[in-house]
Amino acid sequence: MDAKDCKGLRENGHTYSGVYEIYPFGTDPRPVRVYCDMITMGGGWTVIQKRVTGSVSFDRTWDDYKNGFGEAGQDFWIGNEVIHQLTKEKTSSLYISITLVNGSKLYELYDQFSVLNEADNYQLFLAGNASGTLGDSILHTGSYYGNLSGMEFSTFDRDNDQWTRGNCASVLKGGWWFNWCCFAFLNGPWIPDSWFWPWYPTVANGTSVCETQMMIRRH
Ligand SMILES: [Ca+2]
Repeated sequence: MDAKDCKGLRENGHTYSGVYEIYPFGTDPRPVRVYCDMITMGGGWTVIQKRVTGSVSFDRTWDDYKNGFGEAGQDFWIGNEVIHQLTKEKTSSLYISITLVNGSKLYELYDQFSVLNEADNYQLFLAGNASGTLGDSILHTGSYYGNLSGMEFSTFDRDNDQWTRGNCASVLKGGWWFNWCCFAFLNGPWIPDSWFWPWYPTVANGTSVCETQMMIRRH
């Protein structure tokens, strides 16, 4: 039976983490290849972002981020259209993890994550509790410039950030929901010295990052 996401596959009895096809577009039968985490907190998580080898550039166009790039289970962006489809009911959690080169895996869980459609520039909404070992660097940051909830997506060819005199995506070399600009940025250059604040202050520079992942699950 077709499923719209990894939670649907989990409910259909799939218990192994791995690459599956999902059908997030409703009546449109386009399949999307994704990696499903069937282990973490009961499983059913759809991976929307992963960095593990650095072989795929994340400094890409609006259309690349819209449609997705990379390979499921490897370096991967699922695509903003898919993220919108999977979160538009506004009942999804977001689980972010960063594995450090010393082997420790840190995470942060956000209760509510959703992304609007392209007409709204894939505007991000986060709400509710944040909990985990990374610490929250994107929602309750205490800084007007660091809170990413309410921000629209930007790429080097589409500036939707709050920095009036520049484009965060151009300067920081990757697409993201930038404010002016941010305290956390998982799509930065894999070259460690060039990766500005992957998750400040817990992970303050790219030299300590071995892997990143973002995954979502319906409530
Ligand atoms: Ca700007």
